[in-house]
Amino acid sequence: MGSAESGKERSPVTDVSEEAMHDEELRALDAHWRAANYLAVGQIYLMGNPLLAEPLRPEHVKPRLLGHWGTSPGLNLVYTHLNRVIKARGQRELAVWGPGHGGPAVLANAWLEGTYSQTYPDVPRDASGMDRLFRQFSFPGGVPSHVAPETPGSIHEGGELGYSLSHAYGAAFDHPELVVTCVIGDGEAETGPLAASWHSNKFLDPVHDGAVLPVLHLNGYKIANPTVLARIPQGELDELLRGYGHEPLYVTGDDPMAVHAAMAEAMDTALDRIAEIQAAAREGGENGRPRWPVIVLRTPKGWTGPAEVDGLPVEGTWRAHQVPLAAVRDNPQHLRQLEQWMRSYRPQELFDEDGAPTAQVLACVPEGDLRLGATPYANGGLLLRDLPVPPLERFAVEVDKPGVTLHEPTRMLGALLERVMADTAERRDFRLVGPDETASNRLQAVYEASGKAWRAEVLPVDEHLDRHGRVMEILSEHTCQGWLEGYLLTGRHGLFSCYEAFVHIVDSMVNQHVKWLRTTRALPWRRPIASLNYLLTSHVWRQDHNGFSHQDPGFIDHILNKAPEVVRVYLPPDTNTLLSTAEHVLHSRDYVNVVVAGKQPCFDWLDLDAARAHCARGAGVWQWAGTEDGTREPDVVLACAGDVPTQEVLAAASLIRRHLPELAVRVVNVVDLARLLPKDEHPHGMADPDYDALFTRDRPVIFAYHGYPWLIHRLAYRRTGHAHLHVRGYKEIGTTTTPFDMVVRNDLDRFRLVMDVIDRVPGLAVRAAPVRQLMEDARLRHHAWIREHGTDLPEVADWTWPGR
Ligand SMILES: Cc1ncc(C[n+]2csc(CCOP(=O)(O)OP(=O)(O)O)c2C)c(N)n1
Ligand SMILES: [Mg+2]
Repeated sequence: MGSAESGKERSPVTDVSEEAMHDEELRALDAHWRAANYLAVGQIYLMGNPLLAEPLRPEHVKPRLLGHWGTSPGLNLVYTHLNRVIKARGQRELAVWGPGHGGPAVLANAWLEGTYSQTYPDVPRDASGMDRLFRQFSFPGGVPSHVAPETPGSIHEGGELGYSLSHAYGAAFDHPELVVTCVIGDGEAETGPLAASWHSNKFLDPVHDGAVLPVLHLNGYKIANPTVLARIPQGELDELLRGYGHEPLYVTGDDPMAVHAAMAEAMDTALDRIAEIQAAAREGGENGRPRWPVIVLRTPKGWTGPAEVDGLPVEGTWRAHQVPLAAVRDNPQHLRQLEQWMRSYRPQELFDEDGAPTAQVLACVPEGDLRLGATPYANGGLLLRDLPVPPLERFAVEVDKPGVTLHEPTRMLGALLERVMADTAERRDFRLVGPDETASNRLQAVYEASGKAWRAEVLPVDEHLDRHGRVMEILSEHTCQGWLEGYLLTGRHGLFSCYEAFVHIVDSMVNQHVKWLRTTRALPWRRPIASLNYLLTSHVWRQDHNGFSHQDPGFIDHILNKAPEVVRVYLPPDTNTLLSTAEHVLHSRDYVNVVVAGKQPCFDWLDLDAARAHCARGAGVWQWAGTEDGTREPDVVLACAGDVPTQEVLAAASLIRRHLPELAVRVVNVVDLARLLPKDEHPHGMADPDYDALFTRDRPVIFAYHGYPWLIHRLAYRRTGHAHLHVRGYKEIGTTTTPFDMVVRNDLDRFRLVMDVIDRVPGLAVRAAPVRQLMEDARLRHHAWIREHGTDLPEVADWTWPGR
C-alpha cells in the first residue's frame, strides 16, 4: 500500500486517488524508476553483459563488490518524481542527496537523462556506454562510489553525513527561482549538524530566496541499526517536524504503483504550497513565518532487492545497506538470485536493442539545463560574477610612523565589508555568516548595509534583525559552514567569521570541502567557485573575558595538513595588511583561506603601499625595524607571524637596540604561512635560496609565532638553517589574565625573546649577562605588578615603537 497525506496527517491515512494520475503516466514513471534501479544494481555488480543478453556468468561479475544498494531505490524514486515535476512545471530544481553513498542511483539517473554522456562522451547512452557505466563504478581508474564532484548535478558528496540540509539552504539563499530538494537519510537525521540545520527555515526569506523541500527518507535503517525517527510513533515524528516549523506530507508504502501515485501527489502538493508561500510573500508582502512543506518518505531499505539471502531477510532491513548478495562470483545461488533480481526490472522493456532507454522510460525526463545533471546551480562557477571589492584606499589607515597609532583591524575590515554588502544589495551574491559573533568580532559596520536574516519573532529590544538580511547568525558553526558551502558551490561569495578556538567544530566539514575543491581541479567542466574564507578573530592571545576554554590556535595546523593546492593561511599583523589580505581572498577562487586577525587595538606598522607589497611577498624583512647596516650578515633574525607575536618581536627589537646596540638584528614578518614550506610542497612555498637569504643558513632565528610552535618546525624542517630555528608560540598555557601575562606565560614575551637572543647568539652569554638579568627582572616585576594592580606594567601597556 502506498499513501500520501497532504497536510492533515493527524487524521487517519487517506487513500490515494490513483485515478488522479493517468495510469499511463504512472507506468512511465515506474519504467523510469525500474530502469534507474536496474542501472544501480548493474553498476554495483557487473563488468560485462550489461543488458543480460545472455545468461549471467561469474566472469560478468566484478571481483570486488563495492557500493550501496540500500538507499538507492529511494533516491531513484525521488529523482524520477523530480523529473516529473520539473518537466510539468518548468521548475528550476537542484537536488541534494544526503545519503550520497547512493552514488549508483544518481549516476544511473544522470545517464538516463543524457547529462552523463554529455559530460563524459566516452560513456554514451547506449549498450557500450552502459557497459562502461557499470564497469567504471567503484573500479580502479573509474568513478567513486558516492555522489562525488565527478557526478553531474551534484554539490554534495554525502560521504560524511549531516550536511545535506544546510547545503540545500545555502544553495537556495538568493536564488528566488530555485527549489532545492534535499533527501535526508533517517540515519543522517540523527547527526548534530543535521538536527541543527532544520532551523534554517527561520532564516529563509520567501521573497529573495528560493525554497528547500526536505525529503526525510525513512527507510528505517542505517548500516547495522534501526533509525530513531523510523521507530518513534508517527504522531511523535509529526510533532517534531511541526516543531521545526514544517508541514509534513507522508508517503508510505511498498507497492510501487501506489507509492508512485502518492509521491506524485505529495510532490505536487509541496510545490503548490511553496508557490503559494512565495506568491503571498512576493506579491502581498506576507509577514508571518511560513510553514514550509517536508515530505516524509517511508519505503523499505533496499526496496525491490532480494527479499532473503542465505535464509536471512534482506529487503527492508539493515542488511540491504551495501551489497545484498556478497558472493556472486563463487556462489551459484547468489548468481542466480542476482540474475533474477536484475531481470525483475524487465530490462527488455526499458532499453532498446542498442541499449538506449525507451521513450516510455524517458517520458518524465525534462529537457536541457532543467535536467538535474545539467543544472547550472550545481556548477556554481558558471553563475559566478566577480565580487565588487572597493578600492582599499578608502579604508586604509594612515601610517606616518610605524608602531605609534592603534586600530582595531577587524573593525576597519567591517567598514570594507559594509561597502561590499552595500554594493551587492541588488545582486545579492555576498553573505557574511557567523555563530552570533559579527558584532563581537567588531564587524558590525556591515549592519549599515544589511541586517541579520531572521524570520522568527522580533521584539523591541532586538537590533539589526532583517527579514531580508544577508548577515547570517546562528549558534551552530556546522550550520554556518554548511550554508556558506552551499552558497559558494552555487556561484556566490561569502565570509565566515568565527572565534578561533571554536572553528574546530567544523574541522571535519572543511576537510570535505577541501577534498571537493581539490577533486574539481581535475574536472575541466567544473568552473572555479569563490573561495571559502574564514576570518578567525577573538583569537588565542586576547581572550580577556573568557580564558582557557577559548584559547586554541590549532585550526591552522589542521588546515595546513590539507591539499596544498587548496589551503592558504594568512596572519596579517595590522590593519592595512588585513585589508590587503581580505581583498586578495575575496577575489580568489577554489581556495580555503584562513585569515587570523585580532579585533583588539593593534599597532599600525605598514601604510597601504607597504602592506600591499608585504602581502604580495608573503614574508619579508622589515628593514626599518632591524639594525642591519648591510655590511655583514645579521647576528640574529627575529621572525614573527601574527599580530601579537609581531608586537612582541618589535618590542624585543627595540630593547635590543637600546641594550645591545652593536648587534645586527634582522626582523622578518611572515603573513602567508605557507611561504615557509618548500617550493615543491606548496604553491606558495619558498625556494631554498630565497629562504636562506631571508632567514640565513646559520644564524639563530628566534621565531615568535601565533599558534603552536611545532607547526613552524614542521614547515621549515628541511631548511638548511633549521637547527638554528627556535620557535616561541602558544604552549597550551592559558587562563583569564592580562594580555601581556598570556604571552609571558607562554614565553612569547619581549623580555623572553631578548633572553632567547642572548642565549643563542654565540659570544653573548657572558657579555650580555647583565642585560639578560634585566629581562628576568622585568618578568618578575610584571608578575608582581599584575597581581597587585590587575593590569599590565605601564612600560608594557604604554609601549610604542621608539623608532631609530
Ligand atoms: C558522520 C558520519 N558518520 C558515520 C558514517 C558511516 N555511515 C555511512 S552510511 C551510514 C548509515 C546512513 O544511514 P541513513 O542516513 O539512514 O542512509 P540510508 O539508510 O539511506 O543508507 C553510516 C553510519 C558516515 N558516513 N558519516
Ligand atoms: Mg536509512
